[in-house]
Amino acid sequence: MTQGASVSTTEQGGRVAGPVGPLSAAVANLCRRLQPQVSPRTAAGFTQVLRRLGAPLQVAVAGRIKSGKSTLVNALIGRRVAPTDIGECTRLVTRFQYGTVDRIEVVFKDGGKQVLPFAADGSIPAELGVDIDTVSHIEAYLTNAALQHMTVIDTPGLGSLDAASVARTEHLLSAARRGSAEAGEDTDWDEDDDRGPDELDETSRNAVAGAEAVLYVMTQGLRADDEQALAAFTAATASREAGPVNAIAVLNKADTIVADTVEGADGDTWRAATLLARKQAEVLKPRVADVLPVIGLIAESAESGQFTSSDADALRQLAALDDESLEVMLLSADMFTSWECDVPAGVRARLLEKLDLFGIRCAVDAVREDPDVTAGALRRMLLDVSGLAAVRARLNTVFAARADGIKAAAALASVTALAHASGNAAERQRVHDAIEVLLAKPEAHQLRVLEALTLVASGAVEMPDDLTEEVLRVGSNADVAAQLGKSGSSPAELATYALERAGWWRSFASFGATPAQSRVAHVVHRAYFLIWQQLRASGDHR
Ligand SMILES: Nc1nc2c(ncn2[C@@H]2O[C@H](COP(=O)(O)OP(=O)(O)OP(=O)(O)O)[C@@H](O)[C@H]2O)c(=O)[nH]1
Ligand SMILES: [Mg+2]
Repeated sequence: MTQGASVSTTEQGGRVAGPVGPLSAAVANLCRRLQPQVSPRTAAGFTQVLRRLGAPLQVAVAGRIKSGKSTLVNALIGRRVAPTDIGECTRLVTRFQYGTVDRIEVVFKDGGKQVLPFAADGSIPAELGVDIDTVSHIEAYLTNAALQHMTVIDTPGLGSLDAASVARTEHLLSAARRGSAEAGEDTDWDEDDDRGPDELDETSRNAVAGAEAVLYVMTQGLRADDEQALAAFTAATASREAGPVNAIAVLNKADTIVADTVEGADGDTWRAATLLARKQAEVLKPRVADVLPVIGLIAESAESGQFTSSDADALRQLAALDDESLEVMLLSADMFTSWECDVPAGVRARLLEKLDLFGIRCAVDAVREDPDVTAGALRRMLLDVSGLAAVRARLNTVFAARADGIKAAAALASVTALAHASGNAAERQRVHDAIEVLLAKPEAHQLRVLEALTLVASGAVEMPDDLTEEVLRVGSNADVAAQLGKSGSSPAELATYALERAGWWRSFASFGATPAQSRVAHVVHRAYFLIWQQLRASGDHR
């Protein structure tokens, strides 16, 4: 298929591609088929769901206030466009999506829109010049390639004292919420019926706006309320509990970690960050796929063209200083800018803003090692130091590879919520039946597996550790050998093993499991059975 056949452009210049995979396509078909059979309002909601199914995965960058979310967003997009630090925009939700021309729009709560000029430095202006209380959020359409496969949503800090910005975040990110799929309850796509019909507009709006995946930004001190915030935040995201399927975390500002305070770090900052991140991953394990250390600030400077050849020149000058002066200067930000030296204080302040002390030290070390190092090579070295590549890779494996399942599941949840919000029992039943038919198909079973995985990972259904691991493995790998935990085995061995596990889970479902465990076990049993069928079929063809 040519690009032109599957990609069209919206009036805003946003790109609407076809569904990202077979599951999304199946849900899109379901929406289209049901549309003539439901009320006009529900049908309108389905149109939004369809639009979303065709759009790139929506990843919300969330976390505590001033944790460095916007800085990281800029690094990921490769452009310094999200305002950081100050200004009213840091209190707003901003969605960065791909467009054929750069353009910013303020979206008002009443649905109105207003185009905004970019600030002189190419970023979103820190002050909007409109009454911020009337603003719903900002849409930024950018030509940056990074956005072609992922829409990035910058959010105001959680735990901010400003209740209004928290409310704005929650409002925008809480998509049509799924009912609590708790242990003991039906794990189908049912939900509690506690919604009044007047909430439909809200629901359909959120069905479009809600995020489908979360990148959670943490800093050194993982606090109990960080964990809580993550739980609360992710529960409101994508209308399904976030879990290792659709949430990862970073330990940001890794450069500010004092290595000596971390046992086993041997005074090495990055090692200290890696150890801390590992510890945090243990605590957050059921909620996020991983915690990766990163230095957002250095990543932003290296990726967004902020690091210039004059910065490199200044670093060369600093590298030429005697050791003692340099050590004193690198003791603190104050010392660095106030110490008597030939590099103008303003230039130093700028370096500090872009790299902070740790980045400056890394760069000076690099210059000392190779006095001929170019500005470009320094920039690449800084990018390496920032750890951004690992975050990008993880986003790819965790999110992009699963975008089809994540999007399809989020869309089904929205469809269910829309039907519920209609207040019409017959309509609800029709939608429910259609979803049941879809989920019964072998190719849609992955959605049930994702659901089971999320229930187990979030602790909603308790399982012994080894079984939890197994559910995670089967649910979060795309490759059959990895799903079975038997990389390197022959297809015949894999088939035998899949059948054996299918049998085991079936008997676990029937004997020895609680009712909630049993429902999960049936799903896992069928997953193994389908894997076995698939392996056998491919064996027959040879
Ligand atoms: N040293 C260091 N500073 C950082 C890093 N990332 C961000 N910062 C600084 O932290 C401050 C806050 O960064 P922002 O990106 O605005 O943080 P935010 O989470 O978007 O803040 P709010 O939107 O106001 O909640 C800025 O001064 C950044 O320069 C980092 O990796 N290292
Ligand atoms: Mg911010």
